[in-house]
Amino acid sequence: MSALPSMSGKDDATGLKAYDVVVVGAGFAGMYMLHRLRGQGLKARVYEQGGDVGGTWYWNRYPGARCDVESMQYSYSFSDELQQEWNWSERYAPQPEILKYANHVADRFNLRGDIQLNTRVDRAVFDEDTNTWAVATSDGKTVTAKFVVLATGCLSNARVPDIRGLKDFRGEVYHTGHWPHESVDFTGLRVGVIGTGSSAIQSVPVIAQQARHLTVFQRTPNFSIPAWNAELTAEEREAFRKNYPEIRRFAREEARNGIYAELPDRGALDDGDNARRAKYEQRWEKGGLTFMLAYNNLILDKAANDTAADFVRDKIAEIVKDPETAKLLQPDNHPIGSKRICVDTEYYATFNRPNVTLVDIRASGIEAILPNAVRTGAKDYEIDALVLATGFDAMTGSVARIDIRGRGEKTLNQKWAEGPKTYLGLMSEGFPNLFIVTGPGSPSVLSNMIVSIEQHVDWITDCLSWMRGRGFGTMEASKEAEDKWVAHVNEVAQLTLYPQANSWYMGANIPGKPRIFMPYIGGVGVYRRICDDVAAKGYEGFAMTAKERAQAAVAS
Ligand code: NA7
Repeated sequence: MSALPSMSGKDDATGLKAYDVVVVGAGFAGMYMLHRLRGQGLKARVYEQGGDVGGTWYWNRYPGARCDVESMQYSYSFSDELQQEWNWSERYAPQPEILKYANHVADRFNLRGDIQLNTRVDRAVFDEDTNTWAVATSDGKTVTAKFVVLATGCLSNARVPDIRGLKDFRGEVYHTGHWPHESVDFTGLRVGVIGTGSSAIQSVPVIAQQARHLTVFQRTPNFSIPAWNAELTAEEREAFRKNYPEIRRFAREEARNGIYAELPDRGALDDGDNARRAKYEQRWEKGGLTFMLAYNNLILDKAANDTAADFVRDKIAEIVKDPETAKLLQPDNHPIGSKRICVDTEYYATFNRPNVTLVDIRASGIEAILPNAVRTGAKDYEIDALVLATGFDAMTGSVARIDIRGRGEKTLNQKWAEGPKTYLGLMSEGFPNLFIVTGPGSPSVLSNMIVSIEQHVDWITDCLSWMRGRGFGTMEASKEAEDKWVAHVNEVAQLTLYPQANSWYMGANIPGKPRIFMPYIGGVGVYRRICDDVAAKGYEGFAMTAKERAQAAVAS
């Protein structure tokens, strides 16, 4: 431990509490990071702005909130005991159960002692003389750390749109990504929901069962595939548990999206109409995100994509009785899958209920919120409560809220003003010893997040251990490696249909945000091999500085 002595949380020469590593966020990424750091004998401090662990599952408590990856797969794999003992109740566990799991992990691995809740990291400044970060938190304290890990999550910065009159609304206003902890009862109320992304698609069917009337304001329709959620039987759980070694291996190494599933062996246009329709039916009946795995070229070839999009549009027309409403619900301005596909329970059928109205605001937008109504170009819709299902400043939003200053006091926001720039999504040049978990430039939100989180955390942990073993104290992405990676991420994205949609992957949902395709499309297996290869070549593309050398430079 010569180059990276464990500080044990003691004061350093400046009188500040000193840690080896500060981790920002106690969601699934932050918790696993802490567990691995402790395993290395490193002293870490985790700061979490929420009142408990769980990250996105702590905040997103809206009715109907569930993960869109099956729970037997959206769960940690690092501990076989954990995956053998935890009993998921449903195919797609509801948010309270995922949060319970997060809490179980915190307790089972005794993590809480090093997690400080209700504390936001406001500022992190790199000191080039000492090669340490000074981290200032919302409780007015500053600590130092050799390394900082941003485990801030990709969808944690809820976005409230700038709509005229919103603050004058007389009823309650809720954001799906910031839902109250106490239960919300819409019984007898006229409710308005703005947005038709995944959060709305999950919550609308549940709110419709409670509300006197529900009005859904839709700017862009989305493709949604049924979840066919159901209770998991003991046999189903057992089948997973028995086969976990292969399921987890496949998810990590072979699946592009980190999900164990049957992979396609041909393109959509290789089949005739009947065979293709049968294939889509089969995938529809299976349900969920893997619908897009019906064929291997759906996200590459527009003509192939059209066949899948047409199939789902036909399904919508079959389910929704009123033809005009069905037409409005049929997405027509982006290829299927180029925005994250939604997974629902009775979403389209909800529009057959007499107490549900769909309002198309594509042309006019929402003009204003009145004290008791939503005003569109055509009409005022009276409501008693308003739900904003308007999404997040995704991938970069929660990082941007922290004043991060690297070499020469340059802020990360300045560096990323024209779009995030990272090497492998893990580090950004000019910001030594600052790691990002599932950051832009990595598969991240295109994958089963827990697979990507574990891969990043393991890579970072191995890297720290490697540095320690060789006496390195500082690590930084080189400009050349970063430029090449940014170009590669962009080049791969351009080979696909993804950039054709105005998605949050592109930053297109935030006015003024640069339109750059942020996640890496190469797939988790390919990406993992690239990262492993970089490590095997002595962390190629990263500059390492020995602690002694860095100190000597300071002294001279
Ligand atoms: P999304 O997918 O970003 O959806 C947000 C929705 O809100 C989308 O339909 C937007 O329409 C709509 N929106 C946003 N601002 C406005 C305004 N000002 N007026 C009207 N409509 C608006 O967020 P979600 O929370 O649903 O899902 C995020 C991810 O969480 C999801 O992909 C899963 O991975 C889990 P637009 O499409 O911009 O026209």
